[in-house]
Amino acid sequence: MPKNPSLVLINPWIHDFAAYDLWSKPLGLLQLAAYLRQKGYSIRFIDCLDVYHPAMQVRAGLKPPKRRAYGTGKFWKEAIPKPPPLRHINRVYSRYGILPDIFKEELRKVSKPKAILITSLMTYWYPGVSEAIRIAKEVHPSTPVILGGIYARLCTDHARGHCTADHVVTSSDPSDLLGLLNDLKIFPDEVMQGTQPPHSYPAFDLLTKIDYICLLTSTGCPYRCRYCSSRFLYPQFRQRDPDDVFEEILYWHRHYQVTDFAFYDDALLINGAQHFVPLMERIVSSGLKLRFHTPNAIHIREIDLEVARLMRRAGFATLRIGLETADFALHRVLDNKIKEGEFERGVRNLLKAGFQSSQIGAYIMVGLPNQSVQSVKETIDFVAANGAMPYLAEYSPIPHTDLWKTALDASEYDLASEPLFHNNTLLPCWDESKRAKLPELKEKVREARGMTDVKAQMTSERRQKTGVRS
Ligand code: B12
Ligand code: SF4
Repeated sequence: MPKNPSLVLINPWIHDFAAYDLWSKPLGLLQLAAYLRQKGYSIRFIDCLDVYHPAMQVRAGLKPPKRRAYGTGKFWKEAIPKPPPLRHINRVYSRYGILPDIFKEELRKVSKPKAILITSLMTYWYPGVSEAIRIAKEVHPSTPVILGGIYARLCTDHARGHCTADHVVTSSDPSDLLGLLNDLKIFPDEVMQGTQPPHSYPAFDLLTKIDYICLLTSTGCPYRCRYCSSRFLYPQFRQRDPDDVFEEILYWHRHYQVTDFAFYDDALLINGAQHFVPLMERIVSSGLKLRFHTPNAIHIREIDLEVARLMRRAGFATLRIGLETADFALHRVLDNKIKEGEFERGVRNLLKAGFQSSQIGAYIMVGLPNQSVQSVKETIDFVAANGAMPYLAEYSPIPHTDLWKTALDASEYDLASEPLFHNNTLLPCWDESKRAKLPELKEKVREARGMTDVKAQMTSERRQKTGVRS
C-alpha cells in the first residue's frame, strides 16, 4: 500500500436518538473498497463508527462502549444539539462514533487524496453524512467528494440540495463509479500496478478489528411489501453461487478466525433447495464451528423441519423472523409474505429442531398508517403464545415505496421535504394518542418475553422428567 492512498472512503457518523451495533457495518462501502482495490486504486478507509479506534481508547475521560454477545454492542457517543425539526422530541440526541477531531486527524494523514467517497444508510441519518462531508472539505478543499449509498438513492434531490458533495451517485453498479472516476481523470495508482489485493470479498480487512462478517448471498427480493424499498433498490432478485459464499465464509474464518456471520439478505431462504440448503450442507459437512445471525429477518414460510434442522446444525445462534403483524387482513393489504398458520408451523419446526425460544425473535411492526394499538398488542400475544420472542420494529416511512403516499397522508410531519421525520423513533404515521401507548407496548413485550422464557423452561423441565429429548 503506498504511503499516500489516492482514495479516501468514509463511513460517516450516525446522528440519532439511539443506535446500536446490531451487526452493523458499511457493507456497500466495503464492497466498493474491494472492487476499487482490484482495479488498482489505493485506499484509506476512515470508519467514524470504529469502536476500536486507537485514539479513542487513550482519550482521558472516555468510557469505552460496552460490547455484548456475538460481536454486537454499543458505539462511542457524544450528546449533540438536536436539529431544529427534532427540537420537540424530549430525548437526548447523539453523534454516534469517534470524536470529530480524531476524524480530522485521520483525514490529515492523507495528503491530497484524488477523491473522497462517502456512504450513507438510513435516510434520517443524513446529518452525520453532511457533517463528515463538511469536515472532509475543510481538510481537503480541492478534492472532489462523491456521495453514494441508500440515503443518496432514496432521497437524491435532498442529498443534492443538503449535502455538499460534489457528486451524488444513485447507482448500485460499481462500474458507474469507475466511469465517474475516469471522467474526473482519477486513474488507478501506478504504484499499485501488479500488486494483488488479498481477496475480492467486501474489504473487512480494512477495519481495525473484525468482530463479525456481514454476508450478502443475494440482492433484491421476489416479494413486494408495500412498506419496503427492496424492489426500488434492487429491481432484480439475484442469488450468488452457494459455493462462492462458502469460500467467502471459509476465507474469513481461516485468515481472521471470524466465527460470527450476519446475513444481510432480504430473501435468504427463497429458492432454498438451490441456494440456502446447499450452502448450509457445505457448512455442516466442513465441521466448522460457526455462528450465524439474521438481523434483517427471514421468511418463516420457508422453514420446514429439514431447513430448521440444517440451520441448527450449521450453527444459527439468533434468528429474526419478519412477521410484522398477526392481523392477516392487514397482511393481505400490505404484503403477501405470510399466511395464516405459517408462523405457527415455522416456529414449531424451529423448536422441534432444538432452538430455544430465546433464539427465535419475531419483528412486529408498530406505527404503520391505519394500524391500531390493539392489533400490535394481539400480535405480541400471538408471538409469545407460539413460543417466540416479540421485537418491536417501529415503522420508518420510505420514499419510492408503495406505502409512501399513504404515509404522507397519515403523518402530521412533512415527510416529503424533511427525511429527519422518517426516523422510526418518532412513529411519524401515528397520532399523539397512539404514540402515547408505546411505553405500554414495550412493557407488554418485556412481559411476553419473560413469560415465553418461563414457558420454555417449564417445557424443557417437563421433557427432562418424561425423558423426551429436545
Ligand atoms: C442490513 C440492514 C439493516 C441492519 C443494519 C445495517 C447497517 N449497516 O447498519 C439492521 C438489521 C440493524 C437494520 C435496522 C434497521 N433498518 Co435496515 N436495512 C438493512 C438492509 C437490508 C441492507 C443494507 C445493506 O448493507 N445493503 C447492502 C449494500 C451492498 O448495499 P448499499 O449499502 O446500498 O451499497 C450499494 C450502493 O448503495 C452503493 N454505495 C454504497 N455506498 C456508496 C458510496 C459511494 C461513494 C458510491 C458511489 C456508491 C455507494 O454501492 C453498494 C454496492 O451496490 C437494507 C435494505 C437493502 N436491501 O439494502 C435495510 C434498510 C436500509 N433498513 C431500513 C429500515 C427501515 C431499518 C429499520 C428502521 C427497521 C426497523 N423498523 O427497526 C432499522 C433502523 C435501525 C436504526 N438504528 O435506526 C430501510 C431504510 C429506512 C430509511 N428510512 O432509510 C431499508 C432500505 C430497508 C427497507 N425496509 O426498505 N437494517
Ligand atoms: S419480504 Fe422483506 S425484503 Fe422482501 S419486499 Fe417484503 S419486507 Fe422487503
